[in-house]
Amino acid sequence: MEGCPTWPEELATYYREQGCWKGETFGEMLRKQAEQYPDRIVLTTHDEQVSYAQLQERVDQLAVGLQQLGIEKEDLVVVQLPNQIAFFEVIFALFNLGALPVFALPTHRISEIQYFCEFSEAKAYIVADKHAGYDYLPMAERVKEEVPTLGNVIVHGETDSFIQLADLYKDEPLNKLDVRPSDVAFLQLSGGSTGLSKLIPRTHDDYMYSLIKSNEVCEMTEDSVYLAVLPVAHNFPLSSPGVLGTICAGGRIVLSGGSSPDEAFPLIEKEKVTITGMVPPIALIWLEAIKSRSYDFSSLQVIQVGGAKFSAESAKRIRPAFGCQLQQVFGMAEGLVNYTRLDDPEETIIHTQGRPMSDYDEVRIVDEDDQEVAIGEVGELLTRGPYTIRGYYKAEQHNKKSFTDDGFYRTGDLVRRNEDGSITVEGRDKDQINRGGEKIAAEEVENHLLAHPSVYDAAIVSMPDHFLGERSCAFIIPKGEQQTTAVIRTFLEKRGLATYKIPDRVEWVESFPQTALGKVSKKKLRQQISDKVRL
Ligand code: OOB
Repeated sequence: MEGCPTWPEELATYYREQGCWKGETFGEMLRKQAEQYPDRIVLTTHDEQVSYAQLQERVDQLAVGLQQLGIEKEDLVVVQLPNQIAFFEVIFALFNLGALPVFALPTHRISEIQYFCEFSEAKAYIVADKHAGYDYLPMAERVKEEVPTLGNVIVHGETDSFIQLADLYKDEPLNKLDVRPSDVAFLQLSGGSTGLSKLIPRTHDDYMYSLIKSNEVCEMTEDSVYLAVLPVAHNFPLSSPGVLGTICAGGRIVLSGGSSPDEAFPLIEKEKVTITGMVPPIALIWLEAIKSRSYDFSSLQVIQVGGAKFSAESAKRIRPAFGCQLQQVFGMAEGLVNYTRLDDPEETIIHTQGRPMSDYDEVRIVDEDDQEVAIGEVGELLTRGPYTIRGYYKAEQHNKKSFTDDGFYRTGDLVRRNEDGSITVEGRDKDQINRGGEKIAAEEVENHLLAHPSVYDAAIVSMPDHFLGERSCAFIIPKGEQQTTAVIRTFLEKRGLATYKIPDRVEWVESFPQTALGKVSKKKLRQQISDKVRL
C-alpha cells in the first residue's frame, strides 16, 4: 500500500519459509475459529455474551452495511470505541473489506481525532455516543466540520445527526474481496516524540505472527479467559496476547468497563479469569485494594504488567498478594515485544522486562556511534524482525531518522542486556514522557503551548512520581504577563488535547539551560524539577 514501507523481498521470503508468516488474514482466522468453536463464548460483558458463531454472523452483516456506505479496500477508518462488543464487530468487518482501522484511544479528543482523520484522509470515523462520562457527539460534529475530506461519521449508540452503527447490520451477501495476508491490516498509533503521533502500518502476516508467538509464551489455550481492563485499541491489550491472542487461541474475553478493583475484582471471581494485563499504576491500586478485600482469585494464573517500567519493589509483591505469576511485558506498537517467561527464575521476573518473544527478533544495543555495547552496559535498543515495522505511514523524512539503513527500528529506549539474554529498561533517549504507560510527545504539547499569547517558549520534561512513575512538567518562558497554571491547563483543554497530555505542573522561568551546542538542555530541566519534587 502506498506510503507503507515494507520488508525487502528476500527477508519476506525468509520469514515465510521459516514459518513465521503463515499466510492467514484476521478475517480467515475468525472464520476458522467460528467453525471450530461455534457455540463457545468469545466475549462477555456485564450484561451480554456472544459466541464465536454469533460474532462471525454480526461481522458479516456489518461488513455488508459498511460496504454499502462505500467503504472499500485500502480505505482508512478512524475507530474510537471503548471496550465493547461493537469494537470487535467493527474491526473484523473492516478487516474483511480490506479497509484499515486507525486505532484511536477513547481518551483522545478533537486535537488528536481531527489530525488522525485529516492525515489518514479517513473514509469514516466510528465513535461511541458516550463513554466514561464523556459525550463524543459534539466532538464528532466539530471533526465533521473541520475535516471536509472525512466521509461518514458512524455512531455506536444514540444519534440524530449521524449514521447509527446499529442500522448497518445487513442480512445480505457480501461482495467478496481479495484481502491478502501481506496487506496492511490496520494502523496503530505511535507514542510519538517529534510532534504528532505517527501511524504504524501492521500487516495481517506480521501481526498474526505476533499473536501466535504471544500465545505460545503466555501459554494461552482454549480454556484461557482474558480480562481486558486497558482500552483494547492499544497494542498491549490488543495483541500481547490480549484480546486478539485470546480469539486466536479459542479462549474467552471478558470486557471490563474500567480498571478499578470495584469493577475488575468481582469479574475475576465470577468469570474465572485466568490472565489479565495492566500498566504499573493499576497494579499499584490493585495491590492496595486486595489488602482489604477477599475474593476467590484461584483461577488467576498470570498478571501481566507493562507499558512503563514496573519497579522491582512492586513486582515482588504481585505473587504473594494475588497468588499468581507476574509477567513483565516490554513492548511497542512498532513491533518488538519482550516478555518474562512464566517459568523464569524469580530474579528475572522481578528485575527484568523479559526477552524478545521470537528467535527471529534481532536486537542490537548500541552507543551514540551505533556501536554495540558490551553485555551489562546501557545503550539504545535497535530492533528488526518479522513483526517490527520497516517505517511509519507516509513519513519518509522521519523514517530516515527512526530506522537504520539496514532496517532496524531505533526504539529510543535505553536498556541493558543481562547475561541470560533478558533486558532491563534503564531509561529513554526520546523526547517523550511515559505517564504511567500513556505516552506524551513533548513537542506536540509544546506546540500547543506556543499558541498561547503569554507563552514565549515552552519545554516539557518528565518529573518523577511515586504513583505514575513520571508526570509531565512544562517549563515556560513568559511573554508579558505570567499566567496561572490553571489558565494554561484550561487553554490546552479548550484546544481539545487529551487530558493525559496536559502538563501536571508548570514552572515559569526566565530562560532555559542550554547544551554545549546551544540547544535547550532537557536533561538539566529534568534535573531541576526532580531536585525540586525530590521523592
Ligand atoms: C506499549 O506500546 P507503546 O507503543 O504504547 O509504547 C512503547 C514504549 C516503549 O518503547 C518503551 O519506551 C515503553 O513504551 N515501555 C516500557 C515497558 N513497556 C513499554 N518501558 C519500560 N518497561 C516496560 N515494561 O507500551 C506496549 C506494547 C505492547 C505490549 C506492552 C506494551
